[in-house]
Amino acid sequence: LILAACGGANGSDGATGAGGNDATAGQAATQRVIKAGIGLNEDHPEGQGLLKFKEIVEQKTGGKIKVETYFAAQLGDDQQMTEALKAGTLEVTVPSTSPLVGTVKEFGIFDFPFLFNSGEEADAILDGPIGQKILEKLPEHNLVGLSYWENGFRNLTNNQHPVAKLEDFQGLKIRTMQNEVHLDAFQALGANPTPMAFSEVFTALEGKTVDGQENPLATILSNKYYEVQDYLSMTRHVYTPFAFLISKSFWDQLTPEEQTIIREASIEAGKYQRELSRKADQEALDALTKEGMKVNELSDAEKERIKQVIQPVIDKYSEQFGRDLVDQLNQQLAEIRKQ
Ligand code: TK8
Repeated sequence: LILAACGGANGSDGATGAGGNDATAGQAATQRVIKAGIGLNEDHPEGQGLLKFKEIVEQKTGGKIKVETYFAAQLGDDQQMTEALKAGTLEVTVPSTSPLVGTVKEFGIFDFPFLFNSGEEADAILDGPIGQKILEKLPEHNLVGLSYWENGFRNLTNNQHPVAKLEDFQGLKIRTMQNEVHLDAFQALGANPTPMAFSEVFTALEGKTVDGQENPLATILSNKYYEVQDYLSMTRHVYTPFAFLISKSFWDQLTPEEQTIIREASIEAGKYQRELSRKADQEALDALTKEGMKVNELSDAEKERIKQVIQPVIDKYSEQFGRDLVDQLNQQLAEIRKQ
């Protein structure tokens, strides 16, 4: 949104608006408003990160750029908000990279199960040449990717039984994100996966349309899934990044100085957000146990069996996303692990 400060009732006409009826007329002071929407709640690390972004941008621009925040999928789910950015009707969203594969398929490499061993490994890849190369594919879709934030390692909840071994996946109806790697991986494990927008998950769990879902602990807590799910299995089967996106049509109207402020704010807020996310991941387990969830770990041997069943899915999608890219990813991971 770009509002002329002198606009009065016709403010949305923009900087050339008719205005002229108040004291600011003639100063051509352009006030910009960034509408920013996310899927998670304000109390979630992603919500707190977005508030940090707002604080930095408003402070550094002396209030010339205002950020209006919308949480809990009020403006739609990840895919809908991303489409709104493309259309130029929303300025910022911070979706999981997984439902973005319809726009840039290469984001799918981050959906490979058991790819990262820690958040720090993910940071190194996402902030390094591979993560950046994928963000560079966004502008041709009228999107600009400014940084990666953390959704985190995903764990499985359901209301049938603890999932402690490979066979326990058999027949479980699991909601997945709208992402074919996730879908195929759960199918390979013998589960019965259903892709669904995040905003519909609680109702689907409550109404028992599905038996379970998987998300990082902070989300299981913030979205109160413990109210409708009995079992929490610590699968940590995949790490999901968030991508901080801004509408390209809005971005192109900014001055270089404004672009720098916004880019740096998204990175700085992202650092803060990643820290909060890691703290929340540790603290949420206690809280979920107190809420009565029955928590189980998986043995290394079972995780190994699960990995073997999933490997053909990773092979298949490595071809689709590009062998070179996946080789480069594995090479860089090997280097990080040597350090
Ligand atoms: C929130 C989503 C969510 C994701 C999912 O908009 O869909 O399960 O993990 O956090 O991005």
